[in-house]
Amino acid sequence: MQKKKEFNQILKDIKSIKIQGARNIAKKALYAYSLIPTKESKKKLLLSRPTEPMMENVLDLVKKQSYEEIRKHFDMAQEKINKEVLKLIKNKEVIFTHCHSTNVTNALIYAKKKGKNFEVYNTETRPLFQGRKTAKELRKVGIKVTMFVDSALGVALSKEQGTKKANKVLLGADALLKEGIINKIGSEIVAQVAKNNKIPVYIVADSWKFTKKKVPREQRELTEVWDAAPKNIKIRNPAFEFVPKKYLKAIISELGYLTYSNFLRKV
Ligand code: RUB
Repeated sequence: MQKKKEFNQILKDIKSIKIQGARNIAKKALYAYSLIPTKESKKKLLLSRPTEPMMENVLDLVKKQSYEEIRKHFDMAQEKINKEVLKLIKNKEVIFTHCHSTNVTNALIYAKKKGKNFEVYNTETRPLFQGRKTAKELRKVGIKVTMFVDSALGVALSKEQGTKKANKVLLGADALLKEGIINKIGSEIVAQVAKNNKIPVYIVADSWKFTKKKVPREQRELTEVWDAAPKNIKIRNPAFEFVPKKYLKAIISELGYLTYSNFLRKV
């Protein structure tokens, strides 16, 4: 009974975004599955956030590897990513990011701790404001952070109205596909505006987010956008979007710093 209660709580926390981001979701789903390792619980977990191939990959791996081996991968991959991002960031740079990605924030925190002096611009990420989580985590370790509303991303990236020009965009990913990546809604516009301003866009993501399967794009509750909206107003709340590989300068994963085509060859 205790295990069932814990499993259901994790499921609830994943659905409500209390546990968010591909990596945290995959880690927690693995733990939840270890409590009740049945086909049904796997199905429930996979349905809780449909745009998460890392969760599916990890739950599939249970057949071949021990829980301990799988768990170790998350930290090993993050350590390699951290070292690559450290090489990428130069002193005095402005790094732009969107939403909250642990692969991105952990790497930025590592770079700061290793003495890199840079600042971060980020977007609040409506409707659930994951950008605030990013801003708080980075500020806590002394990184200078400036947060913008999502619709100000053009200003944030392009040296207008007193902002500096961002030097690099670092985005996380939920899914790595043959044609590009899927990440939080807004990511494609970020990549387009960055390209127009000649700012390189890097994906910072564990290679276990790669899948050959078709990935559904999660549509979330409409009340997240407008609680008690008038009934005759139609609302859509897409959580994720596709970013074509043509916008990406490189991907940083535990396989190293690679162009997207080279990453696809290696993965
Ligand atoms: C989070 C999001 C993150 C990726 C990568 O969306 O889009 O950029 O999941 O995160 P949500 P990580 O808040 O809806 O889950 O690097 O932590 O795997």
